[in-house]
Formats: sequence, structure tokens, C-alpha cells
Amino acid sequence: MNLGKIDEIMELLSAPKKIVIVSHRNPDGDAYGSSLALYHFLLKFDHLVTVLSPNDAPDFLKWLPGQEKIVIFEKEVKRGTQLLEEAEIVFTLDFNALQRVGPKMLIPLEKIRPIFIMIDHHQQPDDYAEYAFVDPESCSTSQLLYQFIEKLNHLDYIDKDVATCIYTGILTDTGSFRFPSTTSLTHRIVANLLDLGANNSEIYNQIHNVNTYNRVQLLGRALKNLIVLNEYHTAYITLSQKDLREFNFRKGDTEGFVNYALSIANVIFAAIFIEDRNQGIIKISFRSSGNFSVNEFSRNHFNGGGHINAAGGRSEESLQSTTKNFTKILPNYKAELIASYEK
Ligand SMILES: [Mn+2]
Repeated sequence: MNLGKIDEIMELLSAPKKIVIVSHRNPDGDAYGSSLALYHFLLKFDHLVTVLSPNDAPDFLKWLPGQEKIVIFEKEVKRGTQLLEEAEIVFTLDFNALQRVGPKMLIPLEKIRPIFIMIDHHQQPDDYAEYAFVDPESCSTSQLLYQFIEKLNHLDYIDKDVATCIYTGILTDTGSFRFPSTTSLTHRIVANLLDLGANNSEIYNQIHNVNTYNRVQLLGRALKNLIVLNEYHTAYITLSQKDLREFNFRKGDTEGFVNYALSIANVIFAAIFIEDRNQGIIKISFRSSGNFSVNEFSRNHFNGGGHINAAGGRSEESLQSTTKNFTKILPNYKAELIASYEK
């Protein structure tokens, strides 16, 4: 993380400013956690702060302190545009390229010229920001935000709300501290967050114990649709619009499904393909364990990207031809997949 310019940021934040915090489209726990943590933190210095999210978040994030104050751009385009136009500083959190806010919000975001400050842990960030605190090795943007506050010498401003939001971001982006990106530093930071008021058990329950009957049934369908390709150490799940409709799909319901495919002993590469008739696309999530890069795989073939072990992607073809293409590409990666499995 390049913190050479931290003095300039301190200076910038030393007097009240109009600040907008932007998270990516389809916000997750890390996007909302880091955005709201920064929101509560900046309010302590009398800034005028708004969190602007391109679209709404899944229900399992609807309890986070301050989330009711978030402005949803796609519901309030006029207000959101005005906020962006008036902002002196725009923080962009948990994404590496402006288009991650989606086409609607991209229009005003590309026109404005505030001071951009990026805090992010995705690979290959764009260079729109004057100040970028980027570390692709970091488990989460929320962890980077903690370190950002630490560099500002303001750890004493982390109260229960800030600690709760940062904890939530780290918890969700590390798969509850399971992923290899979880380091001893992560645990040290999390220990501090507990001392500062975050309630680990309550937060875990808010995030994870929110299954509905429909969601559990949808998971059943996803597992039934699971296909394992042993020779490629690969497994994938498909969900059609019909499947989603049958179980009254709600935003966030398929969160984590892909991990069931990855949990199979022989499998190091997993994907889930979800039909979205509204947008006319197939939404894809890729996961891997070890050094097989799903970021590269998705960039090369499915218009996406992300991290080495977790990436998103999309296809504008039908569900059937998308999975057909996917299985056609796999032989090109056979050696790499086997090497990664055997390592
Ligand atoms: Mn993240």
C-alpha cells in the first residue's frame, strides 16, 4: 500500500468537506462494511458525508449501523447525481475501475472532477484516483480501511459502529477467516476490533443465520444441477431463470452457493452460472483454491475479473451455450489445473 501521500490526505481532511463514498454495484459485505465504517469515521470530523451505492444491497446487510442513510443511486438518480456533482472528495471503495458502478451511475461519475481517493484490494486498478491505497494481497478493503485510519493516527476514533462495520467487511471477504488471504495481521486487527466494541457472535448471526425456506430449496436445486468434471478438477453449477422464479429468488439468495462446488475434495476450480433475463446476461462467479487464477480466466473469456481465487464474469449468450463455451475452454487449462491440484 502506497502511503507516501498520507500527509496530503491529512491536510485535505483537516477542514470539513463535502464527501461522497461510492461502493460498487451489487454491494457485498466488504463494500458496505468499508463504506459505512468510513462514513461513521468521517462524521466525527464534521465532514458532510454520504454513502452512495449504485443499487440496493441484499437483506443480510440491512442491519449495519448507518445503512438506512445510504443513498441508492438507481432509486434516486437526481439526488445521487447532485451529490456527485457537489462532492469535493469522492472515496471509491472495494473496486478497481469506475465502470464497476454500472452504466447508469458511470455517466455522472465520469463527468465530475473531485479529488478521488481509492481504497481497494482488487488486482490491476485503473488510475483515475489522485490517491490510491491498493493492496491486492489484502483480504479486504475493510482491512485496508483500518490501516488507512491507523496511518492517519486516528485509531482512537474507531468506536463500536466503525469497528462493527470493519469487522463485517473482513468477516465476509475472508469467508469467516477461512481464505488464505487471512493473515496473522488480519487476526490482530480483528482482535482490536473486538476490544473496540465489535460483537463477533452477533455479527456472524446477522450475516449467516438468515436463510429462508425458499433459499434452502434453491440451494437444493443448485446442488442438484452441479456437474463435476473430474479430469479438470472443476465443478460448476447452473441456475436458470425458471429455477430462480420457482423458489421466489431474492437478491443475495445465491451468495456462497459456488463454494459448495469448490468444497468437493477433487475440485480446485468452481463456477456458478446464473441466468438473468432482466439484464439479458448470464452472471458468473468463479472460485479456485491454490494458484489457479480465476481473475485471469475470467478476464480472458468472460468479461470479468477480480482476485486470484475469486472473480466475477458475464456472458451475453444463453445459459446453455455459455456453459458449453466454458467446457470447451477447459482443455486449454488442463495442464495448469492439474499442476495446481497436485501442488
Ligand atoms: Mn472486497
